[in-house]
Parts: sequence; structure tokens; C-alpha cells
Amino acid sequence: MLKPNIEKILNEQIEKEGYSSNLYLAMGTWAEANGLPGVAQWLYAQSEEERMHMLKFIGYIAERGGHAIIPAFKKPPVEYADIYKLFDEVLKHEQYITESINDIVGLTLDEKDFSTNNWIQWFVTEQIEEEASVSGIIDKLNLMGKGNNNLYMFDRDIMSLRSIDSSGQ
Ligand code: OFO
Repeated sequence: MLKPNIEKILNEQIEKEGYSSNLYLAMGTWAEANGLPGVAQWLYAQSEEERMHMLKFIGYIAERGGHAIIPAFKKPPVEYADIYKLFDEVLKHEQYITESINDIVGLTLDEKDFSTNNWIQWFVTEQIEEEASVSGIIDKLNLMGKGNNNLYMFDRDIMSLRSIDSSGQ
């Protein structure tokens, strides 16, 4: 059985992962509306991955005899100043998620819940990869500069990085 405060923090993470999924979906529709189909595809794949993360939390809570609660999700932003601002927001959001995963790790240690501590390690590794991948995209954007031609190239390039049928792993 999960201790109540562990179940609570895992349930809070369901909301964060589900919001992440909706956030990237909304960012994807912005990218599509602004002529960036490659960026949109990357964001839609990212959104799928976040949904898989949410499902992992739901599955784990159930497996440990808890009750996973599906919350209401707040509406993500609709507009972005430009693609640079959008990816800055993606990075900031991933850093926020990393902090919340670290808070879960901290609580599992305080509570000596070594099973959950072991389980959550997958997310610790995942966050390192996600932050590195978004930082890499921001570096590329900065390297390319702000011209429209460069943005077209960037959009083509990012399309090759991810596809919508990502496994979510
Ligand atoms: Fe992108 O983060 Fe989930 O965990």
C-alpha cells in the first residue's frame, strides 16, 4: 500500500503530466497555424509522450493499491510571440517538471518508500534526456538566426527528429 502522502504527490504528478500533454498539443496547434508543420509534428509527438507519462503514474498508483484521480486541467496558453519564445517556454516547463520529479524522489526517501523511489528513477533519467533535447533545439535555433529562410530549414530539420507515432518511451 502507498502511504497517503506518497499517493497524494503521485496524483499531483498526474495533473502535471496531463497538463504537459495539453500544453504541447496547444503549442502544436499554434505552430501549425503559424506555418511550422515540422515543429507541430515534434510537439504532437511530445504531447503523446507526456500522455504516456501520465498513464505510467495512473498505472503505478493502481498497481500499489491506490486510487488514481483524473483532475480538471487548466487551459494552456493559446498564443506565443514567436518560435524562440515557444521553445523557451518548453524548456522552462521541463525544468519545472524535473523539480517536481525531484520532490517525489525526496519524499520517497523521507518516507523510506524504496519501491516508489526505484520506480520513479525512470523519470529522473527521462527528465535529463528531455531537458537536453529541448536545449539542443534552442541551440540550433540560436545558431540559425532569425531569418524566414532559416526558420523554413529549421522546420524541415525538426520534422526529421520526431514522428507522431513515437512510442512514448
Ligand atoms: Fe516532459 O516530462 Fe513528463 O515527465
